[in-house]
Amino acid sequence: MSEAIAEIPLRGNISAVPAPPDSGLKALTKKELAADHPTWCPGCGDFSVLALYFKLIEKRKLQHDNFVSIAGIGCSSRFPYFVQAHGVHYIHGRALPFASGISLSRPDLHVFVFGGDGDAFSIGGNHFTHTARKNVKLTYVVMDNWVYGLTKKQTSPTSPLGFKSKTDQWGAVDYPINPLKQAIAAGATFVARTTSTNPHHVLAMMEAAMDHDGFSFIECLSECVEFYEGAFDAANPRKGGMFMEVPKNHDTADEVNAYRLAGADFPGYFGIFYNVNKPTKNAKEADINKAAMEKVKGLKDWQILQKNFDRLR
Ligand SMILES: Cc1ncc(C[n+]2csc(CCOP(=O)(O)OP(=O)(O)O)c2C)c(N)n1
Ligand code: SF4
Ligand SMILES: [Mg+2]
Repeated sequence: MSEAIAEIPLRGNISAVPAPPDSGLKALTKKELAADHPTWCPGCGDFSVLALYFKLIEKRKLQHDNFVSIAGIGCSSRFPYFVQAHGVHYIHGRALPFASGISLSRPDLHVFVFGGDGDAFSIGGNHFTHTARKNVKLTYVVMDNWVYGLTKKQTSPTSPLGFKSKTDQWGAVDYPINPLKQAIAAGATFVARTTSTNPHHVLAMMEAAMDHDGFSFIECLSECVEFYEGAFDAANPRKGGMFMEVPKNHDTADEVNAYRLAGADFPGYFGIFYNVNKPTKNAKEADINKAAMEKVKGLKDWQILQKNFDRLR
């Protein structure tokens, strides 16, 4: 085994531990984190999610080399452009597999993925299911606005029945998906819901998700003021709506009850629906890698190759 290979960190300790308050590390300021001026429409809910992401990084004293922000395509997916840090604006619906690769190869990083309802549940629907069931350690925040914003108002998988759009001029006829139920059923180990109009709650959900050792999913309602104005008024007390938290006595390990709560009529509940610990893909692969490395311990690269050739004979 060459030294270069031996130095690749093993994937055992997959919990990227945030800098403790007394670590001496300086919290990054918003100035050090903000990149390009966001190009979202004034009033777009996504601004709030970005501001709270900055707050999270500042509060947890993450440094530029501790975290990465990844997204697919959409208004919401423009997210990494606006963060002055390592990030990727990837292919539509494909942010999760890209992020999984980063998470598996760099267990020391906090991997955050952002995107929209179209990106997550339409074109990226399969990846959502499979990343959840594999329990890859990363945090996925879906800014759900019930519409395709970037492409100017098409029906999305979360648009409610009757929603009039360019693809459903007479009103949507297809039943919307329920992101929370979908995540729970797929095997996500942390499932939460929040809304961009409640900053404290968004931050609390992001912190809890980031601390979860596994696939953590947050549905964050984020209004598209341009193409679906008022969609979430019923969830906003400032607009006469109701913000109801997941009942305090809800057992977040109770999958059936989490599913039941997720099925509540809009505006439904906000908070953590489901939170369980299960071995991650990261940890399982770490074990496999460790065992494989053990077998070739002390051998030079050419000797490992020779062993492989011998086996093929
Ligand atoms: C392969 C591919 N198909 C279609 C598109 C066009 N497209 C770009 S963004 C988008 C939908 C975005 O909707 P959503 O994920 O909800 O993000 P939002 O803009 O609402 O934040 C579509 C269909 C594309 N860029 N690439
Ligand atoms: S079109 Fe909608 S989602 Fe896109 S930036 Fe404007 S308000 Fe936000
Ligand atoms: Mg959308």
